[in-house]
Amino acid sequence: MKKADFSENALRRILDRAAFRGEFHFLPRVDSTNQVAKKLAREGAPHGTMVLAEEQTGGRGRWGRKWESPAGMGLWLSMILRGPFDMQQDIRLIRAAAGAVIRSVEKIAGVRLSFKWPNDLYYGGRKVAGMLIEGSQKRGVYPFLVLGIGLNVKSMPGGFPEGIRERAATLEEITGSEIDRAALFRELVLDLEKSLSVRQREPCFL
Ligand code: BTX
Repeated sequence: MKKADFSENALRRILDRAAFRGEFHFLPRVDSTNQVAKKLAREGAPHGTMVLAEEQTGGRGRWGRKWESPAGMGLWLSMILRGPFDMQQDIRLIRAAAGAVIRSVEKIAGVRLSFKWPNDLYYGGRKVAGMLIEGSQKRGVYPFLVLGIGLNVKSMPGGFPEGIRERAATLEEITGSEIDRAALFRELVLDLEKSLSVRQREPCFL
């Protein structure tokens, strides 16, 4: 079987074919894609800008919890959404993003994840994906939000550290077959574009 190509060039070709118009930043190793995306947003990066890392050394969940993001094991990505937004929209955004992850995983891996409020996706009691929305507000208004998605895909020797191994699962563990991360990335981006209307200046999930 041909080995799936998850290089920066391959992903750029996928985005070009999908007529993705945001900036794309592919980083082999970074602390947190959300941190990078927030910095880019403050510097003026456009709506839809995406940051993807092969490995995160300081991937984060809610309340400063750690999100394990070993090299090559998942899709660790963040997207900049320009507002203005309020808190209510933050909740709708998470729901729209969860829908995009569920549909794309179902299409590529053939399994249906379930959404667990407020920001996780599970299969059979094990966490497979998590989402983290961040932004800074001024008087209740967020000029931009960063949507971070972490999705566990590949099974690898070593894998997750002990402690979360029993509570976390990857799509390959669940299905018992090889999952093409590039194909999953493509479906997820196409669905996020539709669900969040990244092509338009104003997101339409509101
Ligand atoms: P959360 O706070 O709901 O989940 C964090 C908890 O989940 C951890 O305390 C740990 O128990 C468990 N956990 C850690 N890593 C994993 C993993 N890989 N799979 C399953 N369970 C795990 C969920 O937060 C939101 C996570 C968002 C992650 C993305 S990745 C791209 C972006 N950049 C960034 O720093 N965060 C987001």
